[in-house]
Amino acid sequence: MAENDAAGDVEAKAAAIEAGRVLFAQECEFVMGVRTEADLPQAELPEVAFAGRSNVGKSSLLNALTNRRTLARTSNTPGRTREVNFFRLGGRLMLVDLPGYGYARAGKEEIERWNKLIEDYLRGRSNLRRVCLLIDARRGIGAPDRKVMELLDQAAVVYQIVLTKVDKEKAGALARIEQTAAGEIARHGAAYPEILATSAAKKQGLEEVRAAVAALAEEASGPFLTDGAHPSESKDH
Ligand SMILES: Nc1nc2c(ncn2[C@@H]2O[C@H](COP(=O)(O)OP(=O)(O)OP(=O)(O)O)[C@@H](O)[C@H]2O)c(=O)[nH]1
Ligand SMILES: [Mg+2]
Repeated sequence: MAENDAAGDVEAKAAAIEAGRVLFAQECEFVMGVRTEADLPQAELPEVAFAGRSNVGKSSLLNALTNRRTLARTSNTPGRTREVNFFRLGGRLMLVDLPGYGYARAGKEEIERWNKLIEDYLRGRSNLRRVCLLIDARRGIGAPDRKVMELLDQAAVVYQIVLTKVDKEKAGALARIEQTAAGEIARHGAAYPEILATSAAKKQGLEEVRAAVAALAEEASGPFLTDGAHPSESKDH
């Protein structure tokens, strides 16, 4: 029996990876960049957002996932993404690149504006299916990440920890960070239990992220894809 189960798991995983590959092979187009809550577009498709500290690698991961070098703007300088950027993937799903939080060198007003925009977006988006919460594999979960986790717990928005830049960390240290992160998220109601480990630079772990996103696109064949008129009714996570 256990053998059958294991074979079933392998098959299911392969199918999920294939669904991810197919979804991300489709056209991905920039829709718009938004600087204030008032400008956020109507809930048109299910959304998956990429959140995390400034410079953690959100835009790089999006580019790697979609196999495009310059879809989302990346930079060595923290604070590159200054807007909430929407990318439509295969007409099925919206990928959302958020500005980073915790960037200390911007002006005070600008930091406040970004933080408010991120919070407004994360709290008030009824079609937000999941937040990929990116954590630098060398740093682990830090204080600013915990604030966002609390916000998402309160808003009942499911979030999944995605470690970034794993190419910069040794396997042993990486395993410890993963373990610590797993222990921490176990105490959070809205955290998805599976932690993903990625490197945009070395293209590691991308298939698993694509598979996770594709599973959400499949789940969400409800109001957004039929009439798009009742986003509040589909908040079922
Ligand atoms: N070694 C390594 N470097 C990476 C990886 N992903 C991103 N980087 C580098 O990290 C820096 C920041 O990447 P971005 O993708 O711009 O980070 P971001 O989170 O979008 O940053 P903000 O938009 O400023 O919040 C860049 O210099 C990237 O080249 C990775 O997987 N491995
Ligand atoms: Mg960015």
